[in-house]
Amino acid sequence: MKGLLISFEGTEGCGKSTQIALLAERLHALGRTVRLVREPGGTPIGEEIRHTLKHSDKNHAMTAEAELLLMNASRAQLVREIIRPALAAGEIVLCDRYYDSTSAYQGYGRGLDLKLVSAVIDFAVGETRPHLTLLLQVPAEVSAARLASRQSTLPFIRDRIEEADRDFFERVVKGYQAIAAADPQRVKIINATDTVAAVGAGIWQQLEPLLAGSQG
Ligand code: Z5A
Repeated sequence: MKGLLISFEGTEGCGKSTQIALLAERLHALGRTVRLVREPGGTPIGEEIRHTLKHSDKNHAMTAEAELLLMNASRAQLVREIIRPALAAGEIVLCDRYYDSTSAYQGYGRGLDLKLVSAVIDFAVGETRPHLTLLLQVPAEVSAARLASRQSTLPFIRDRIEEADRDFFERVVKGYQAIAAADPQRVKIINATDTVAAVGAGIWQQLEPLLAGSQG
């Protein structure tokens, strides 16, 4: 194995970005080359798609089908422009969301046919699959409290996906549970309600065994 592809998943405010930054520091300290990417986005083209998906004032009429394809257009670009070359160079790629988000949000959340969603994902990523996926789980009230505390320090920016109703986010949570149950070898559930340090320790425990087998 050359590089490592690690994806982070979970509902909004579960602490992915915080843990990715912490893990990147830890890996750098070990002399590893780390590449951080986020979805949707992560490339110049992907960031334009991200704006269309989330913040554009022209995105109100977006259909679930268009959302699915735009998420995967961003992903197809990211995989070929950044992820594959980084893995070939032996880097550790930490991905803030990857295709499980599509299954959870567009599949379970929006209710698109799961087989069709899976076929679109296959086309976007091919064989580029995560070696490990960390699913950070927090109860909805913890997620809401963290987001409220973060929002109180930032100017308001409209986000179309956040405008979905409560039932949508409940379906997303159930979707993540189904994804983890279907692929327990790859998808590891992390209890993310604890302190930042404790959650980081749980993540390290899952990742450490993989490090010896990768280069870079
Ligand atoms: N989406 C999709 O529908 N389909 C797809 O295929 C893909 C994505 C790829 C991307 O949003 C949206 O796109 C997302 C899914 C959808 N939509 N929703 N809704 P994004 O990139 O803008 O945001 P996000 O991925 O949902 O993450 P986030 O909101 O930035 O949260 P986070 O990265 O998981 O959490 P954080 O920023 O690290 O932490 C949140 C706050 O909690 C912050 O103030 C921290 O300091 C605090 N925090 C973190 N950890 C702790 C602990 N352990 N204790 C206490 N406080 C903590």
